[in-house]
Amino acid sequence: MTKVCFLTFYIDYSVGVYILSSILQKAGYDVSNIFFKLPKSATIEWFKDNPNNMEEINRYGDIIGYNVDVNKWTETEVSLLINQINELSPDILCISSRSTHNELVADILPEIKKRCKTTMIAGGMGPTLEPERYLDLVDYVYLGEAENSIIEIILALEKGKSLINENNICYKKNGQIIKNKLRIPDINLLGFQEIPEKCFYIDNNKIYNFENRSEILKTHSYSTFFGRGCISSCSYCSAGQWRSIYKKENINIKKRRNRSIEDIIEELKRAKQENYSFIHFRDEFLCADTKTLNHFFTLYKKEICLPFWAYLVPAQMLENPETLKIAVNAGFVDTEIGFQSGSDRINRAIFSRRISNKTTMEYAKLLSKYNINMKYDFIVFNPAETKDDISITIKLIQSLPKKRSYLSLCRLFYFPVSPIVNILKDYEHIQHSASYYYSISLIYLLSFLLPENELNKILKDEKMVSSHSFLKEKYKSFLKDNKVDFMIGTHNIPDSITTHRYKRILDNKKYKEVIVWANGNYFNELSDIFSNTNIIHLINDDREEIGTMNTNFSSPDILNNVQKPIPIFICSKDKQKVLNIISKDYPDYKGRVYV
Ligand code: B12
Ligand code: SF4
Repeated sequence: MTKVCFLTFYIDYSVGVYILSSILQKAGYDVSNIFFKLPKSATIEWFKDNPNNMEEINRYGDIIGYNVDVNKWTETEVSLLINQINELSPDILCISSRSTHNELVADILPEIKKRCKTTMIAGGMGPTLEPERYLDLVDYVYLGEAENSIIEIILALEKGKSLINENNICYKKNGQIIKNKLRIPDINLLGFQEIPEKCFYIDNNKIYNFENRSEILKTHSYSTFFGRGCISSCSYCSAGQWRSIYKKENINIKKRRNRSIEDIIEELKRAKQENYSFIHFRDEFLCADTKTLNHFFTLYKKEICLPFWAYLVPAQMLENPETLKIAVNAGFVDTEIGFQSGSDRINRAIFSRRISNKTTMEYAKLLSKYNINMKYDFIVFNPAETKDDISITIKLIQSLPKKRSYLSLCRLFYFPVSPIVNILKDYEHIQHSASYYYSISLIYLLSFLLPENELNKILKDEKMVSSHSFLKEKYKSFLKDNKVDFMIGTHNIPDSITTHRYKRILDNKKYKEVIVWANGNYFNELSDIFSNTNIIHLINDDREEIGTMNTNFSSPDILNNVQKPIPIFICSKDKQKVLNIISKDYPDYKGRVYV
């Protein structure tokens, strides 16, 4: 049986690769996936001159680097990779890559070529946008989407044929780059992914397999797509480039292609059976006409009802608040909102974004009413932004809803062939230092949290404003003095994963009596879900709260008196800690413990 191995970088799953794997597995091929290096972010001392990835100023004011910039591959890891490839001995090695991996592929692909006997094909966003980078590193480059051609490609190689006559293939002949015709992508094939059991993850100088992957990965969340394609084409993003590659060949792909709803629900039912507790819709925007969305979210609630993350289209939700309501009822709990700049001028002229900040702000306010967790995205390090644009951005940030939200400030990154490269050529003479941009970023963070009068004092203090060190110190001490704790991450927030799961369990199991381990605000925020159940004990292990906030609280020792196997629901920010207390101090407790 022909063996096909996919290789990806700095990611722990890839829907694109899983879809191709699924098509090949169904056709009877022996498929494996190797994830070389896992995603990583870490605080860095200072901005890099030429980072491989975007850099971020996070909600704590620290500079964050990503992936290769903070966790470079090692020789040991390359050896582990080569050994694993040789052990799997694939006939074909399919490399899926992004532009952020240019340095990595230039280093490791020649090693693989030298030490592994296999045919190498590279595809994905990186090779599609810049095939010339890959042509000397692999045997063939594949351009564009591959659902409807992957079998043909593999069949041709199986028969020992060259791929030079195949659609979507790019190769070099006598030093010349030849690009074959592109095939029109087939909408009906979008979809069902299969995660092969032969999955390997290489990081920390170790190799992990599918069974022990939970040692290094979060495995509760399932990622999928409702459809494909972005309805926008921001100048700094490569998404718009995908369609233009096809357009150059007179192939018009629709901006948005959606899967059949039945297909998505079937896929998610399987994910639910496999015990995933959270769904990530990875679509640029989860969008369709309102009727379709209403139908989908209603069915999702009925059949799946797991909390989910998605980008919805702000204007559509504002015009159809009922659809948003249905989405929230179905489990919409978490999202990101892209402002990018507070200045509409910058968004339109530099970032090619048509959405007005007024609309985005209204959307944020609406989501806030529903207690949705929100990350607000802004792009910093933009030479085209004037002092006025910055002042407008500060004002906008001040008026953002603050509940369950935080700012993420991303350093402008120039992806190859993205329009921003040309747009910003006119601003090349503007040379601000990284320290200048960092100071602006810290002012944005201060604007988000500080009351107006305190912020104004800082803005008037020229010495303070001109020094990122002073500003950082000010911000850090504000966070410390006011004990600011950003409630982020769906696990630690009531109303996110826990609320939805518990609601489902209570609906399904119809428990007549339960015990609730109810710590502070965490419990207060989700207490409603127990309204149809008899809570026989409300336990709280925080001694200070007992007798002060709620006299009904019992100490955990009450568990020694409960003889029946009554289920315990843990409602606490420190669920693992509570679980440990129960298993250590009350090992004989017979009831089920829900975490
Ligand atoms: C969802 C998404 C993510 C998700 C999940 C991605 C996933 N792989 O499942 C998350 C959040 C994890 C993510 C992470 C990152 N992302 Co992202 N992401 C996207 C988004 C919105 C959609 C990408 C996608 O999955 N499309 C659908 C799948 C099916 O397509 P695909 O993977 O490309 O695969 C198809 C083809 O390319 C081809 N194919 C792919 N590989 C191969 C290999 C072979 C051999 C063959 C024959 C064919 C083939 O066949 C597949 C099926 O048709 C795009 C924006 C956009 N609209 O493109 C950005 C985008 C791809 N991401 C981008 C970036 C930069 C990143 C990060 C580096 C960010 C970071 N700093 O961490 C990481 C890198 C992750 C990685 N190593 O892949 C950039 C890439 C730019 C570029 N020029 O390369 C994009 C384009 C956004 C942007 N800013 O421009 N991303
Ligand atoms: S909306 Fe997002 S995915 Fe779409 S083009 Fe803009 S940045 Fe890219």
